[in-house]
Amino acid sequence: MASQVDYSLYLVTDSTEAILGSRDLIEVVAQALQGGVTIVQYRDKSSDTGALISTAKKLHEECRKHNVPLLINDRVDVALAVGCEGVHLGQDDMNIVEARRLLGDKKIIGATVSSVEEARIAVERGADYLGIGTLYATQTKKNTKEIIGVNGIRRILRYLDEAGGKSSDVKTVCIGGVNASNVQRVIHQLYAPRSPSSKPKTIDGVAIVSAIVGTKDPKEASSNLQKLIKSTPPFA
Ligand code: TZP
Ligand code: MG
Repeated sequence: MASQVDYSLYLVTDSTEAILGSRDLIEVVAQALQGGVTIVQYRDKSSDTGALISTAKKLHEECRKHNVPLLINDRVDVALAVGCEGVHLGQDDMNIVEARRLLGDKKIIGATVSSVEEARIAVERGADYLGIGTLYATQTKKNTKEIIGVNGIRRILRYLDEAGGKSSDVKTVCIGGVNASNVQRVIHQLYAPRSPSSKPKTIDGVAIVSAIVGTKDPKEASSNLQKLIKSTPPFA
């Protein structure tokens, strides 16, 4: 599973009033799946464990209809209870090595990284992909540690390329402030940013919250983003 995942349009959910409002998260995700998101992370910082499991089960059902992996933010226990495809772990969450021991080799483990050192450690511990950010300042995650910009992401990509081995195989998505107006520029700026190499690698996808969940029509927003991504090298 972990190696053949399509990360190109990575939806991260949000259940807050500011972004989801009074709409139903399951319905919003169902529409985004119809629009073409390729992977979904259920991110919910406020529900209790029972509610997280119940919502995650419903989201998993929707994702399965489209053969799209569902990952759970922060909570390995919830991912295990639901039997979904994996987790996304931040720097303050469970250690990747512990998570791997609990989840096994077939599940996907992603890690948030903001620096070369964090990327190095996440790869060493066995992350399948890195969520690199924060790209641009965003209202969605106000307490974000670091805005690293395109240059910060390029630095991490270049390190991964030069380190070789597991580092150049690890998948990458960028996150923070990506929307339909800037997605092509972002992909372009991150294309072939690494040292001259026989097989230059770039980001494998963009992770998006508000430009999908916060829109009136999540299906249309996702389908538009998908078209923009698929018409931009290296995705084109
Ligand atoms: N991690 C870094 S930025 C961010 C997360 C979860 C939120 C990104 O949200 P948006 O609305 O796509 O800018
Ligand atoms: Mg976390």
